[in-house]
Amino acid sequence: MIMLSQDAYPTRTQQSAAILARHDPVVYDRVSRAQTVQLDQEQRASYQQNGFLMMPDLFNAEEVAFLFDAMQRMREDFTHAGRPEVIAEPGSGEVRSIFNVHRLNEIFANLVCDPRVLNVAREILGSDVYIHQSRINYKPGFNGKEFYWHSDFETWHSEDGMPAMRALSCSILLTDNSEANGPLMVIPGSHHHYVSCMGETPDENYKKSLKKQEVGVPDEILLRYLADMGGIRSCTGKAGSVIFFDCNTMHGSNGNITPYPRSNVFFVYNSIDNQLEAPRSTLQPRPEFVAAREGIAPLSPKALNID
Ligand code: 6CS
Ligand code: FE
Repeated sequence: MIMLSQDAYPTRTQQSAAILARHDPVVYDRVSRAQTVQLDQEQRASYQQNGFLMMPDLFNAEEVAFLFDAMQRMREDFTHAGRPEVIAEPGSGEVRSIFNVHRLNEIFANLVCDPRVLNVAREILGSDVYIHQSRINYKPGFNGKEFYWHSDFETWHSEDGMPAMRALSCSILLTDNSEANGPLMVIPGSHHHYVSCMGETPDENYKKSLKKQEVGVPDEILLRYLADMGGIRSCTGKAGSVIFFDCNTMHGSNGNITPYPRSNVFFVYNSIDNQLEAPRSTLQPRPEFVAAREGIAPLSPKALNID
């Protein structure tokens, strides 16, 4: 008898939405006593329960200035360069995101290995880790558009073939994220529930979804159910603060009409034991700059050097 592997997280296959159970741990057991413990018990418990954790002021003012300059230089160098990694804002054409920054820029390549973030990812995911995806979301002043509600894992599972919920996003704030300029919003506890979405994924969906996601967005009734249950939390913080959130935490952010950019760099750490398989259904794999498949190797901690 041929055992077809049953998809534990089906989505975009039916004309109906559903909330399914999560089958994976949130905080994984440590692989060895030798593994560096970066979180205290309260932080681990909070991440397990809420699906996100804020760490204010993890990077100091000099480091933030150094990273901010690197971010601005990337935008100058890459704008109008016709690079596929650069996603423009619908309408204004301003830079919305630059993907793959950890492979395109040495400073961000070093930043992903800084123990203050890498060791948190290794601890939560209970293994060696690598970068599945990185991006700078610039969310410029006046014209920064929203990121509608979604679970990243719903996309990474269906479009990238990510097997299990054993990944997390690390958002490092490079400008102040205030209540006004479109901070990340999360629904605490939503990561415990998998929202299976309606609709079918068009070919090369990423060409649209990275500008404005329309497929793989949760049904409004289910979104209201999760929000009524867990509330909505705005992750505001000063530049240099860090937000870790589970791959399945429902999140989004409003547009930015203030004069003040809300620019964050995002690193997606994936367990080395959770590498991508073939995408669901008959989809072609997304490009390497959105979903890493080549040259996968465990990251080793190395402090960021700004001298
Ligand atoms: O498709 C993706 O992988 C990207 N889309 C969103 C809205 N968040 C995760 C990721 O950057
Ligand atoms: Fe996202």
